[in-house]
Amino acid sequence: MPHTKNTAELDQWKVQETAFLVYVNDSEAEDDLVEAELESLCEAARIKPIGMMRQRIDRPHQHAYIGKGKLEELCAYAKDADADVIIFDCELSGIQARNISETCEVKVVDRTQLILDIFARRAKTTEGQLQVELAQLSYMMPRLMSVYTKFERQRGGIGMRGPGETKLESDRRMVRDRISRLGQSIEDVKIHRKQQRSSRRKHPFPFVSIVGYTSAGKSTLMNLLTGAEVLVDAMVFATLDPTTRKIDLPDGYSIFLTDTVGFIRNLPTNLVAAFRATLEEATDADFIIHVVDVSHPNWEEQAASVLETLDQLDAGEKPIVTVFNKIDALPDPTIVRELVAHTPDSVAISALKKVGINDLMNRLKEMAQKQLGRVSAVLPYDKSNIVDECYRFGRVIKADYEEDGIHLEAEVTSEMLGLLKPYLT
Ligand SMILES: Nc1nc2c(ncn2[C@@H]2O[C@H](COP(=O)(O)OP(=O)(O)O)[C@@H](O)[C@H]2O)c(=O)[nH]1
Ligand SMILES: [Mg+2]
Repeated sequence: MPHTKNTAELDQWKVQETAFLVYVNDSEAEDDLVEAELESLCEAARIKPIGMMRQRIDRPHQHAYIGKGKLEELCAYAKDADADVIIFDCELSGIQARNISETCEVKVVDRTQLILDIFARRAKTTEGQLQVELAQLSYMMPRLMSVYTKFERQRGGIGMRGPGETKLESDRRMVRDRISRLGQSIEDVKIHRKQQRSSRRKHPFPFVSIVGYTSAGKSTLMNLLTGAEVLVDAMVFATLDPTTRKIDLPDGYSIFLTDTVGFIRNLPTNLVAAFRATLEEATDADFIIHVVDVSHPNWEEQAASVLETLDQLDAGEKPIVTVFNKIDALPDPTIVRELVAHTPDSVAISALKKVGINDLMNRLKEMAQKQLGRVSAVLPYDKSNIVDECYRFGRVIKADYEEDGIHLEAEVTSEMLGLLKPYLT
């Protein structure tokens, strides 16, 4: 039965397009992992998968990656499902993408384009955006040729070749120029980055980023912690990332939690710089939650590569809460107990089955508490505005209005500590 699109359902997912997925990996053992990853990537790109096809390919066909017969099958399926786009879980050449798209009469996107789309959505700093544009142009450059091949073929005939080539050449030159200018801009931006960071505004609660591999369970955990619809009041905290959520922890502590762009298995090398730039802005946090899918066969390698990348982004020294997720999917859960015992600041949970969440909340509370410095101060009455700030941007334990001034005991962020310095007792 052909799928039909249910508009209400799409709205609820905040979906922008529907996709038919094509898996072409040649190892049966990895099927589940590969599918979980592509689905998570789709979710991050606001694309809803509405059908899929699997085809093991040892050697890709030049024409359309998959063989002729399979291509026809794919077109029929995609038409039935009424998909807006076909997504291939591999990198396609420009010619292959064009051939598939022409045969099926629907947009075709490969894995690299999907990832680029996610990076483009996530990149917020200038450097992130420049790096993503650079990666997009580098992806486009070799593919420009095949677009023009088609153009020439359509116009056809002797004598038309000249103008076609000229246009192609000038377009390629434009892209090349833009690429080299981007390189320069990125260098400039890097120089200013450190200054921008140090002037970060003061904030009421510790900032926390969730990092980890795609499909480790970051979104599931975030939705669980926030109850999904608790949006941070956009008016009060106008400069916050729109995906940031406020999480209330035990004993009146709170944190701001931001999801980050996920690590990706076999990230195409020409996307590495864009990935790092996009991740870097998000790791500018007071501490980090590292979600590890401990049921994944390669989880140790994955965790090590996350830590190594954080190190390279100068975030290696930040406090990290390690969350071993998906313990429900482990055949032998006792292993996790060992693991938690040997990993500082770690907890074992199942975000899906809601196991271990209290434990996690308490761990986060401890970490949030460590970010705040306990202070005692006596402030003159004309500095009562600072006390107000402590209420807004910290946790006031005691404020006694006495003859010699306001006796304050509070837990405050390091920014607030600076303001209070002259009055500390
Ligand atoms: N078995 C199991 N599956 C989980 C758990 N947490 C998340 N998942 C599943 O793993 C997949 C990826 O989760 P998601 O939160 O989108 O991962 P993200 O890419 O890190 O945001 C989804 O199918 C989730 O339902 C868990 O604790 N146990
Ligand atoms: Mg996610």
